[in-house]
Order: sequence, then structure tokens, then C-alpha cells
Amino acid sequence: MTTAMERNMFPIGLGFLLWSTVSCFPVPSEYQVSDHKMTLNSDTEFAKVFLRNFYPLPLRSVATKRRSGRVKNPLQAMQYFFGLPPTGKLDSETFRLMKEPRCGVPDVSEYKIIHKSVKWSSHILTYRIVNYTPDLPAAKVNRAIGDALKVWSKVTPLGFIQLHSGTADIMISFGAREHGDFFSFDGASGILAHAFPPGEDLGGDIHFDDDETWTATAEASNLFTVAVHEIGHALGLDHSSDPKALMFPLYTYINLQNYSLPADDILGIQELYGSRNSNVVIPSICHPVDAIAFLDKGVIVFKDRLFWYHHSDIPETRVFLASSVWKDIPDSIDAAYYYPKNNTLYLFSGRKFWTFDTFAARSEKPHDISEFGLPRSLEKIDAAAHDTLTGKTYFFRGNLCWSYVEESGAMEEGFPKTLESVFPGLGHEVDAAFQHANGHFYFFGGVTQLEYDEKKQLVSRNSSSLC
Ligand SMILES: [Ca+2]
Ligand SMILES: [Ca+2]
Ligand SMILES: [Ca+2]
Ligand SMILES: [Zn+2]
Ligand SMILES: [Zn+2]
Repeated sequence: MTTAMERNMFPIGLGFLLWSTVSCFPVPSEYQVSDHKMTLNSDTEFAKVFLRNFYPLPLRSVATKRRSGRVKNPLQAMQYFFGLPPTGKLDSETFRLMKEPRCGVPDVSEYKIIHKSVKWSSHILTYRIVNYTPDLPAAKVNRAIGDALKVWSKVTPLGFIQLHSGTADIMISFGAREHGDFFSFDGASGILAHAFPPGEDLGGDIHFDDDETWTATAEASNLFTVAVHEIGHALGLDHSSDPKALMFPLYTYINLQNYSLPADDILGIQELYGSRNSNVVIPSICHPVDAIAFLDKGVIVFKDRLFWYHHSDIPETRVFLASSVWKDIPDSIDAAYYYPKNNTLYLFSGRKFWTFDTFAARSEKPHDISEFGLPRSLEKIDAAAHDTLTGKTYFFRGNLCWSYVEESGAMEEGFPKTLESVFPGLGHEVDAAFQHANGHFYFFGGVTQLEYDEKKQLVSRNSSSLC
């Protein structure tokens, strides 16, 4: 067992205590229903364990219904949830539902009762597929997860970015039996997957039971079907008792071909995050921009309080409120650049700058641009661009240009120089600049966009005529 939980959350003894109160967490392992390791000697015992897992008592919701006389015990709570006559007897229909393949998150949750919603504060969330199931080629797993995330991003302002290393908000993994948390899986069938509500560490993480057979078809356990449900939990949704809802806890195959999110789930997620802002002006070269940073696979364009994010894997450009992603930054950004060696995004406003682990919400407190060796007389910079070929970062102000050597952490000798001497032929002050993966620099000034070939020292394309 990994010790991440013990280290980051709480010691084992205390852990169980907390889980029994925070009941939207997955089912604790000591209550797991085993299949072939069956230690339960009767249907009654199976039902008892099932109810302890998914209908933990005492809960206030059940208590309320109890007062109204409808629910006297967990079995009735379950029958009530599934719309069965609340007889309180373990009849065959109730027992059949208990045996259905399902999600490992309980059906009654404390959060639902106290109307306290848990949600992410940022609209850009990162995810990482930590390992892969042997059942499917990696590309099909990526596709299923990507499609499942799209179902949610289509109806919300949320955007998802895949990381291939490090810690993402939503860490997705496959594991069997004991797999690193205290919520062991139960072998083939039964529980298919579980997920944690938004939060630090395990929060937002999704685990698939690798004792299931994962498919991209209608056979066995369809990965897209389970993923789209579990992402709902990772975003803060609880189970719905509406059998048509995606957040209904039992497995029903979904063909993503003609799938649209049911009304119940759209209402639920939009209550947490709002709906998607659809009438958005995408900045073009005809609209002056404030700053641009080029990431490994995407471009971030800043304009006033907004930024546009274009990712090479995502066909559409999305717009976000900058403060919904990066906390404590001012409303206007003068310059931005990304330093790929340490995955750091630098944002500049006035003499201050902030560093972010790309889309991480928090920065340390702002720094002063003199830390780069920029003169104290400078009230701001116009633009910044990192050159991945030389490891230098250029800072622009008026007709001057500085060159900062990232490795040595010092300004290059002989700088500042005039723009004309560093980029001959540019002939224009810059509002925003970046270096593309193709090695060319792109300079933006007013409505002019210039592509600059640094090796040939000339403007290779001028797009101002398009406006
Ligand atoms: Ca997490
Ligand atoms: Ca299972
Ligand atoms: Ca600028
Ligand atoms: Zn679920
Ligand atoms: Zn788990």
C-alpha cells in the first residue's frame, strides 16, 4: 500500500472515523463485498454489508425521512432511493439491484444533506492517466477519457488539460483489489470504479477496477460509460435516484455516438459551475492583445480580464476569466512567457511578476522585475518571449530589448539593445510575443502580426494586410 493517504490526509486510525462521516467517499475496505473470496455466508449478510457500504447510517437525510415515517432503516433507504416499495424486507427485486454492477461511491451523502457543495475553484482542471488497463490499447483509453471529459466541458465553462507527468487535479488510474487507498476493489463485477469529490490530493481522483474487462464496445464494462459517470463525482456530483440520470449509481451502457447529458445531470453540474459562455469573440490579429505565452501544446492569449486558450489537441479555442484560474493576479497582464524546463508560467503586470506551475491556482507572492536584472526605472514591460533554442528570454519595452539567460539567471552582457539591432527589419514595437514550436517568433503590435525568422534575421510573414 502506498502511504500517500497516510502522509497527506490523516493517520489510519483517524481515517476510518472520518470516512464514516464523510460518506460520499468510496466504500471503506473493511466493508468490501468480496466475490470469490466470499466470506459472507448468506444473502442476508451480503445485503448487510451492501447497506453498510452504500447507505451508511445514521445520516440526517435518512433521519428526516424517518421522521416522516417513510424510512426506518438502511434497507428502506435503499428501496426508497431505487423507487421500490419501502417494505424493509429483503425481497428478490431489492436483492437483484444489490448484485448489479455499480459505482463504488455511496448513494447517500452527507454533502447532499447539508447542501454544502464541494467544487473546484478553477475552471481549468488538469488530468493525468497514470497507468493503463491491459484490456485496451492506450489510444482507446485516452479517447474514452477525452470523450467523457468533453461531455462535461460541453455544458460548463470547464476546460480539461491532459498532463503526462507530475500531479494533476484529476489523477486517473487502474488498479485491482488493494490499490493504494483504503478503498479496495472487489474483483470482477460488483464495484466497477470509484472517484473522490473535488479537493487536494486524492480529491478528484478516479480509480477503475482492473479486475473488470474494459472495452470500447457494448460488451463487458464500457470505459467511456463508467468514466463519464466517475468524472461527475470528480467534479462534485452525488448519485441521483433518477434512473435516466448519468449519476444513477448502476451501470447502463452508453453509446457515445448519439449521447447527450440527461437534464438531471446538466442541472446538477450547472448549479456548481454555471453554463458555458457561448458568445465569445475569439481574438484575431485584428484585435490587439495584451500578452501571449506559448506552452508545450497550446497558446494562451491575454486580453483584459480574459484569456483564450488554444490547445493543439482540442479543436476549439476556449475563453476563460483569468482570475478563475490564477488567483490574486491583476485584471490586466502586460506580458507573459512560459519556461518549459520547469513548467513555469510567468505573468507580468506593472513592475510585478507572478510565477505559476502553468495552470495551478496559486503563486508565491509577487516578485519585482528587478530580479531579472531589469532597470528600476522601468515601470512595466511590453512583452516577453522565451527562446527554447538558446534558453534565453527576451523582454521588450518601447524600442529596447533585454536578453535574460535562464540557466545562469543573469542578463546577457551588452543588453539592452535596440529592437532593430536584435530583430532587424521588425520595425515595430511589440505588445505581445512568443516563440512557436516551429522555432519562429511571432510579434504582435496593434493589429499587426509578424512572423520572424531568427536564423535569417528577417520578417518571414506579415499578416497586417488581413485586417
Ligand atoms: Ca487529485
Ligand atoms: Ca469490481
Ligand atoms: Ca503587452
Ligand atoms: Zn457513482
Ligand atoms: Zn481507489
